[in-house]
Amino acid sequence: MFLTQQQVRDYKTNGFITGIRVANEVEARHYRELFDQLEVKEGREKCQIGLVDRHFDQQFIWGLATHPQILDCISDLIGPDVLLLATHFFCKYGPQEKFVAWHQDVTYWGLEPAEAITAWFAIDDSDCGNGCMSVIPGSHRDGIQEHGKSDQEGNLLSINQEVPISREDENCAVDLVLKAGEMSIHHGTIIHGSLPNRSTRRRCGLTIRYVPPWVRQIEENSMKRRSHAILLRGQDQEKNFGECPTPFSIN
Ligand SMILES: O=C(O)CCC(=O)C(=O)O
Repeated sequence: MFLTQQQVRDYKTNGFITGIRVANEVEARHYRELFDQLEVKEGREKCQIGLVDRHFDQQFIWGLATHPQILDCISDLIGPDVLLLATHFFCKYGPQEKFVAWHQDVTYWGLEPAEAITAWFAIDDSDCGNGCMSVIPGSHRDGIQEHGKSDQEGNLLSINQEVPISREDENCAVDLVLKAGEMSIHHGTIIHGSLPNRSTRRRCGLTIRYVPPWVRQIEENSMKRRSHAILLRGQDQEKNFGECPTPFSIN
């Protein structure tokens, strides 16, 4: 058990835990440099939300997705059998009005049952100044909510989705302030989003999505993709995603 009993309880009650150190300062700098190199190659426009599932060709992303400490935490929360569903960078450059509207992750992923968990690993320091992620505690317990479209320009989400929330809920939102090398973990149905990065600092995070083996993908996700989930720990009797080979070895 890597997480404390209290953290497991907090996750169940609130739908998230945060401030978990994964990489020390030196390692965090290394990850940042590797992302910087990828950014030079791919260009800033693409880096915002266009780097999807690059664990298949970028060893450092694979290394993060299979990081033993991240997997220990995920196993503590969803059990010993863990599949990697997807990875996706959310990179906001400032100062800009790009934001992430309130939404739930699993709504448009085509999963049945709609169960998933995300580790959000901070490549850069992430705080209220540069538009860190915010969550509505406990909102995961109300199941999947109907999403509409955001009427505000600059939503980074794939199909401009947004779940309307009350002023009261918005006032309860918790900002997930992280130092580079730390992570938060959030439940697939928690309502979350992030405000624009109005600073001059970049705010980049890698989202790593995991599912237990009993989950199936019954339709394409909102990016018209089918997931090639990979077993990272434990057993997969169901083989709902077929057998996808690992692109690199597991740590
Ligand atoms: O990084 C952000 O601001 C939002 C991340 C997000 O929406 C997600 O993990 O699904």
